[in-house]
Amino acid sequence: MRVDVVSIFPEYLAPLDLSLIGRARAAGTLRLAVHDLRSWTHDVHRTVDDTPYGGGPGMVMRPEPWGEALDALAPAELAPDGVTLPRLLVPSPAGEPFTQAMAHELAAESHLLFACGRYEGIDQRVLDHAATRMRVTEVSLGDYVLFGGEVAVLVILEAVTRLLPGVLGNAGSLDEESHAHGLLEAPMYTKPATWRGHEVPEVLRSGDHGRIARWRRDEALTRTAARRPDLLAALDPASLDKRDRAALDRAGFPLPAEDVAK
Ligand code: JAH
Repeated sequence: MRVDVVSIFPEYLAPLDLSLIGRARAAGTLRLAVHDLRSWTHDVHRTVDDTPYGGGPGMVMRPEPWGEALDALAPAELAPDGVTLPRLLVPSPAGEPFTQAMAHELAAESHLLFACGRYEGIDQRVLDHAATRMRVTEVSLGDYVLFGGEVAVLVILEAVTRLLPGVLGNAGSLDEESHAHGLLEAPMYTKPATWRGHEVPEVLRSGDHGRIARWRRDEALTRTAARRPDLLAALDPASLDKRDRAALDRAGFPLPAEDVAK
């Protein structure tokens, strides 16, 4: 996968040289380039911002450097159909929520282009114009405001890179993890069996794989009910068996109605 990132703080993306992302880059699985937006400015001060039309606090990123950056990294003439152009991702508190499902979708793309805004954001016409020739997605990590999109790009690229073929050693761990089944995961333990007076639950040391699976499922349901009732509410009620319903009942969670149509 090819990834381009445009930012006025390219040093912010330095962690992408490290750890498993760095290894994916070294292996050629991830071809990543970080670009300084100011290289597409032409004035002596290399200005990237200006005051907002309509008034209000803060500054807005000028469209001209962004237009040149996107022209250079996603040349329209190479793909008049738009299909082979990169997918443009713009982190923003006003974007659509980033989820594990979106991470899978992005991992299937051949080319991602990230535009990191700063200040109050990028002039909207940059996105509107880009959308006339490529797919543009404004994406949010959650309901909070950062100084800019750079850290969001680190998060998104970490979530996406670990899904690329050959990056994770054990592919099995991908479909057992949190969010793969719409539930939070059960707690995990390792040795020693007793640590500072805290015991590993007996069932996990029983060797009874049926009981262990049931216990983990109950823990996943109980945790999800307590911490993320929104995830439980989004589950297909048909995916809950009798024992799931009993676990949720014990957790005091209002049970979704059985699907009477089926
Ligand atoms: C802030 C440009 N949802 C996380 C997130 C993503 C981006 C930004 N803030 C929060 C942001 C200022 C300028 C982007």
